[in-house]
Amino acid sequence: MPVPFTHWPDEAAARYRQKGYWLDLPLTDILTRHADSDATAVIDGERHVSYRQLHQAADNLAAQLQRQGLKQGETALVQLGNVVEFYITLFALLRLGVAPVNALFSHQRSELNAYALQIEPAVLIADRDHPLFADDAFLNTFVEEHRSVRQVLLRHDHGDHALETAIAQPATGFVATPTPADEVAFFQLSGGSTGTPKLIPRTHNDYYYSIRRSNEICHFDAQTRYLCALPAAHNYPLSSPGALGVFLAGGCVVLASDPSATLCFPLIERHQINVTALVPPAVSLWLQAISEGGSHVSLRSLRLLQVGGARLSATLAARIPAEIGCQLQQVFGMAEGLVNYTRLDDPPERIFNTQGCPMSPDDEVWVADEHGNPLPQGEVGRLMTRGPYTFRGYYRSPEHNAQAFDANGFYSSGDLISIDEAGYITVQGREKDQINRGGEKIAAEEIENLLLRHASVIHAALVSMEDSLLGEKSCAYLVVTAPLRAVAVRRFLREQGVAEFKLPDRVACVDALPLTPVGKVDKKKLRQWLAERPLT
Ligand code: J2J
Repeated sequence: MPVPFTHWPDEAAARYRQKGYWLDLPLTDILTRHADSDATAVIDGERHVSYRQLHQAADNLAAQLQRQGLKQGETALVQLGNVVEFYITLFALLRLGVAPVNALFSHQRSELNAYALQIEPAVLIADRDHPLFADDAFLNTFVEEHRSVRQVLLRHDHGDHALETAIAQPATGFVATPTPADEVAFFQLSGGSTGTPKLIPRTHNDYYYSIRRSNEICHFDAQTRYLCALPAAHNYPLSSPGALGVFLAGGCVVLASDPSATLCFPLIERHQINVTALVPPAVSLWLQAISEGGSHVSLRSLRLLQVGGARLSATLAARIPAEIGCQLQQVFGMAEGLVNYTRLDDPPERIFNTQGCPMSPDDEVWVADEHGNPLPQGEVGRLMTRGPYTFRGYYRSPEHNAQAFDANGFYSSGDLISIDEAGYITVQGREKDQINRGGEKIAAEEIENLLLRHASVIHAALVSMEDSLLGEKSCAYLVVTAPLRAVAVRRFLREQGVAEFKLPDRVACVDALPLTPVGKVDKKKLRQWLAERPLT
């Protein structure tokens, strides 16, 4: 039984095939096409892994999982950081036709449980290096609570669960069983704006097209040497064109565990990196490191710096070619699908001032007013989109889908944008109840629900506040029965098992939350309060 999801209408699917967007190839083709190549696919610390080795490792793991009874149509929960095992596992599961959710390494108990409840995974693949799996306490509760889990594999485990042992077992007679190309290959994570983190089903056909088209636009080829310093599981460094784009082109991915200048600059020089992807705060830190002049490392090999995930100011943008000495590409994308790029031959003004234009000629993007009607060109409104690689529905979320899509299948991303006469998009703001903390997305409702579990909290509202480095940080406004200090609030949330980046940067206790005329919390007013009286 394939994983259920909202299909594209037959007419659209036929058109996407006819135009050559959907090739009916599994995503595993990205790797199998290079199975005989001894070129280096991944560098992870001192480990250099060739395409042949990567392919063999994925097959070994797939065979081992298959021997243990994992079947096509099942699902997996995976939490691995920026290590080569992340790609081995991804390809192994795709080869088996098992659809993974790739949780971020920063995720904790709360997120893993929420994903497991939704997909009921047959297998958990995680890492002993993650604090949650340092001992067996969480693991035991997890398999107890999620009875669907039949197998557990752990990186850096010294016992029966060792992922490395499964990868090392030779795969004799293994026959791959990927899901059909128009079925779900894996789930992407939504930045979210609701109480439970939503999952995005991505098919082989749609994802493969987005990677192929990204490669064309970004000119990735066998000479590409890509530094992956953002979380490997995130849609951006995975597919825009990201590591999968590099593999498709036959280039080399170098892994870094974080985007700091101290870690990345020496890697760029040592491995002659020519392209990487960052979020705006990392750009600021790189520029600072360069201007402080402490680093004598050469970044001369770097030709292209992609920046996306959050708003990049035109001032910061212009400093990139001037001070880093490479070309900038703005990327405005979303795990739900649509990706916009500035083109490599665009004039500097366009690259500095816009977030690019859609990558596919068949991306349909328009701007709606608050009633869902189209606005004249140039005006600011809601981004509406559908196309050959934009999903048609969150996994098992009919109520939320009814709000997120219009009657014609256009997805409303919650971004406020304008489109200029050349079709280039500028992100002007956001309508969704989300905080974009330097590219890391926080769904306000998810944190508010957790805050309301605290015995002293009567009302809670999480809002964004401006931050010079991160762009935005989060502030929790609370109505309480007894005084609560910020440290206590953060400790409480940590105990609820939520990712560290979601903890409020500020906490303010107030007598009452301002309400709109219809009785909803007036977050605009709260953000105004913050702007007028910044909390220190
Ligand atoms: C302003 N806001 C942006 C940008 C994303 C490529 C690049 C990024 C993502 C990503 C991605 C922005 N300027 N340049 O998946 O493939 C905000 C918008 C958007 C949301 C999506 C990719 N680039 N954003 O960031 O799913 O609000 O994907 O709707 O994490 O990030 O977040 P996410």
